[in-house]
Amino acid sequence: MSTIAAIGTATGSSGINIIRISGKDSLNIINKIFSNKDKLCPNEIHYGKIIYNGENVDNVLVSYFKAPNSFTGEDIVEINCHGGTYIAKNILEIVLKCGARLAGPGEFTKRAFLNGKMDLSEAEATIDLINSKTNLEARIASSQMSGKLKDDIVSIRSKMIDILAHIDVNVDYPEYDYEQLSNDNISIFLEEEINRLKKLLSSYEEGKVIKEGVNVAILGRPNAGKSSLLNNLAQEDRAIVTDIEGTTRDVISETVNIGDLILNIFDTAGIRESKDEIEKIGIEKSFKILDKVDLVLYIIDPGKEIDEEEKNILSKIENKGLKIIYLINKMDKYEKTIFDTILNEINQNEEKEVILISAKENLGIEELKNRIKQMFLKDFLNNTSENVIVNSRHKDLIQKSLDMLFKAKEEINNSVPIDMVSISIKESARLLGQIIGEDIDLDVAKRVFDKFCIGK
Ligand SMILES: Nc1nc2c(ncn2[C@@H]2O[C@H](COP(=O)(O)OP(=O)(O)OP(=O)(O)O)[C@@H](O)[C@H]2O)c(=O)[nH]1
Ligand SMILES: [Mg+2]
Repeated sequence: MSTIAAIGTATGSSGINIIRISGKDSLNIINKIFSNKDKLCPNEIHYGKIIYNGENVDNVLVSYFKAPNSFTGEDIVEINCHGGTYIAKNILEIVLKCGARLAGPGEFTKRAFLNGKMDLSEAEATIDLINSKTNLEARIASSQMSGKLKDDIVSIRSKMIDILAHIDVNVDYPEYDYEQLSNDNISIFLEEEINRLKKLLSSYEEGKVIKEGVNVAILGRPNAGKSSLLNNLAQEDRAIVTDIEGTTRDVISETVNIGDLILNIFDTAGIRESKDEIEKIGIEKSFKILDKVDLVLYIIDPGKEIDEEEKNILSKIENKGLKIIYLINKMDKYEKTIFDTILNEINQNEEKEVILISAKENLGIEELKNRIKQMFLKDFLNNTSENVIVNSRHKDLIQKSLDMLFKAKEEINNSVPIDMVSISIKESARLLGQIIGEDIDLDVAKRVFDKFCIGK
């Protein structure tokens, strides 16, 4: 296998950069260009110069990790050079001239996987960790990187393999005095495995929220304060705010972090009967956005009564079955009695989720943020010890593996011969194994590592 090299850090105006070399020629290459090559020994870091064609290129620190005790399982040399765009690229070019080839995306991690340094789910967690946007996302990636998901998958899978072995003995060596598995025994086993897989699968909804965020639409009548709320949450003047009704014409989106939760917020055109062509299109979009959101923040302006038109709008939104928080805005401006009247109106049919706020004066906004976090992070606020599926490849494989167990269960119920049932269980175990990279298709591995950046 060829020796690869890449810059492992983001180039730019930083203090240092790191050039990483992995493969059997790593030591030969550094020996050609490092002034202190004689001192190099594994797991130590040495100061010296990179010298090429008789010229001093940079003063550097060089470390050497001897195979198999390195990240990739191969000989690795790392050169810490000075920051900036020029130096690191220059040294990389010299390393390439001395015999390395430029690494592809994720190629170091791919080698670590191929050399058994990590399983595929741990490799995927590495990219998740690098791409984490919140503390919680990083925590989940980090726990997966240390093998937590792998442990669960291996444990479920090894149960399947045990039962398959038992079935094989029963079928192939009926003459042996070995406990015969009854259909009831197998059904109990299948039920347990199904429940474990179901539990993992159900964590994906929360995992997806943590990774991709919650899609939130801000809806309401013109002038209710929708854009003011967006600006408040984004902490910048993202949308134009005026006291002219119909200011926002198009959907404005912004991504905001509230603690560990990412909100993808859509501010919309105020909904009303309008003859203006442009505004009408905007209003259509306000309703359309409902197809892709998880939460609606419906803003009410206490200065206007909830008339028939607004009631119609509300029932249209409520019929979508989405989560809704009603926000009575402008609490800085109106008397409390008005809020009580509106609360009664909103809660007429059933108790709703209502918060009083002032988007302009930043009142009630913390309560709103906490409420959203409770809605979507639920268990995570108290407990993050359970495995959480965040990767759609893992989710798909768990689903397929689960389907195979359901098939096996049905076969047992229909008294299908046990060696046929074992084919379904075997397929279920095979699919599960692909999460950790067992029996993995090379195309799949390529797709996983292509998502990495170069240098990792
Ligand atoms: N007093 C007070 N005024 C507010 C508050 N929120 C918004 N406003 C004012 O209400 C007016 C309308 O605010 P916007 O945020 O533009 O309302 P909008 O819902 O986006 O309106 P459209 O885009 O026209 O649908 C502006 O004059 C804001 O300053 C609030 O909490 N208190
Ligand atoms: Mg607006």
